[in-house]
Amino acid sequence: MSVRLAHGIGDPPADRPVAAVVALGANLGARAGTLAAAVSALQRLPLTTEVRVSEPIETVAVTLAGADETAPRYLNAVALLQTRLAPSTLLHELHRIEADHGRVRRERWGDRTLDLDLIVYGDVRIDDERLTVPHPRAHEREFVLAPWLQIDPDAEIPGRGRVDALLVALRGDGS
Ligand code: A4P
Ligand code: MG
Repeated sequence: MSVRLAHGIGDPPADRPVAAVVALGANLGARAGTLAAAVSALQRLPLTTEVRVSEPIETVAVTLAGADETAPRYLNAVALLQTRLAPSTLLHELHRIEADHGRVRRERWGDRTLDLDLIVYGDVRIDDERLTVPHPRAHEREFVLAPWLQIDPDAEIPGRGRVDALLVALRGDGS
């Protein structure tokens, strides 16, 4: 069940650290360098400790028309943070880091220098015009689930189930 939470920039920090998962993606520019710089920026976030990051994986671009072999390929990675930043503040920081790396929003699912999505924030559920958590498409994105599993074999998406099972279902053959 989704809940509607009043939230905004300047929301008070959580009392204790929350496990938040951030998906990183880049398919334009110096992708590996951009991802490394984004990870450094995550490590410098206030009220945030223990940033753990997967290896980057190269993936075919998913566009509104489906998988596009002709589009620049993505490097994707997932970071697990322990943070006391409120979800709204964390999203604001993610947008700031994207902007620092030249992110321009032109079309939905379009090519980008850096995309940072908040996948889960503990077991909190938010569904409003600015933020949906868990991310509504994470459970069907192999480029999120596979790197996430590398750093947390017991990962779960609230309301969707275990990431290992979601990945098996998505791949259809358990590979
Ligand atoms: N927003 C709401 N909830 C969230 C959240 N949990 N995390 C809002 C991040 N943002 C959230 O995002 C659009 C709006 O969603 C923002 O205003 C934000 O406040 P965006 O980053 O401008 O646009 P987007 O990323 O194109 O849209 P969306 O719907 O988040 O895209 P997806 O589903 O994440 O897909 N192919 C490969 N291989 N690898 C990729 O990483 N990424 C996408 C983006 C498409 N194809 C890809 C990849
Ligand atoms: Mg995004």
